[in-house]
Amino acid sequence: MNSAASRRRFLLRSAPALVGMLLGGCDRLSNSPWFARILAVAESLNAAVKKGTSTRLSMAQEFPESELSPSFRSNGTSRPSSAEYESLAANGFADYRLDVGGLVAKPLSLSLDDIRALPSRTQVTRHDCVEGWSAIGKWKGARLSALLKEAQPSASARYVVFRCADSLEEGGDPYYESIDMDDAYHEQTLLAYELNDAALPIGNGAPLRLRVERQLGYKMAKYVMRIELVDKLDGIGNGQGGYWEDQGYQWYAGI
Ligand SMILES: Nc1nc2c(c(=O)[nH]1)N[C@H]1C(S)=C(S)[C@@H](COP(=O)(O)O)O[C@H]1N2
Ligand SMILES: [Mo]
Repeated sequence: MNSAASRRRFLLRSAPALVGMLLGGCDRLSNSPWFARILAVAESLNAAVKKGTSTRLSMAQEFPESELSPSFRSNGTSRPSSAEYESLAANGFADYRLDVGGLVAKPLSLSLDDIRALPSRTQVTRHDCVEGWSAIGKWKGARLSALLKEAQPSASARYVVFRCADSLEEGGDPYYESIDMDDAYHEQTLLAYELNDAALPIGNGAPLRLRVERQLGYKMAKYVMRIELVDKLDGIGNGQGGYWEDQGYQWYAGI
């Protein structure tokens, strides 16, 4: 066997061990030229592993029900003031439709029953508001990943934008928020329709609010009316990706 072929066989047999050494960093081995070549591959693998563990895969802490807060306060808007929202609420949200559009193959218009029929998840998590309060609540909702599977985002989609029914100032711009695709497909990212085993109260965002558990409270858009897949955030609000972001808050509000 010539030396190139035997080297290849060696590489194939010992690939897992080599990757292990490379991930741990091994300067002596990386001095040899053929090794330097696969080092580049291993480095990109390492980056993928790191991204996976720190973004897509890591889970926000979940709590036992014994730790539920006695009440979950309402913050920001406690009831949208538009006539359109009032008429939806008056009818128990029977006429509510969630529109899903933008960069998708299949735009959707979903009733609450449609949303309740999607694969769901229940989780007890802690909500942290920048204003200095926290509360532990039990959320049930449709997995955003399941909704996206239906809508089929195009390859160019980079963000999911949530458009809300309320504005914080009279006649002001409506509340909105945005997350990236990693958070959109995260297991704990939900469109919640229940809080603490009851229909989501109006004060907490009825009929549907976002839960994106690894971020701060202001990311958790309440009163979600429309979801839009986009490739950039410019041109939406002041272009910073959310109502509070437009006033200078961080877009990635990790906790
Ligand atoms: N549509 C909308 N979503 C919103 C807000 C709001 O005012 N309007 N306030 C945000 C902030 S700052 C927090 S802390 C939480 C409050 O959620 P809660 O009312 O269920 O406590 O919702 C967030 N989402
Ligand atoms: Mo908040």
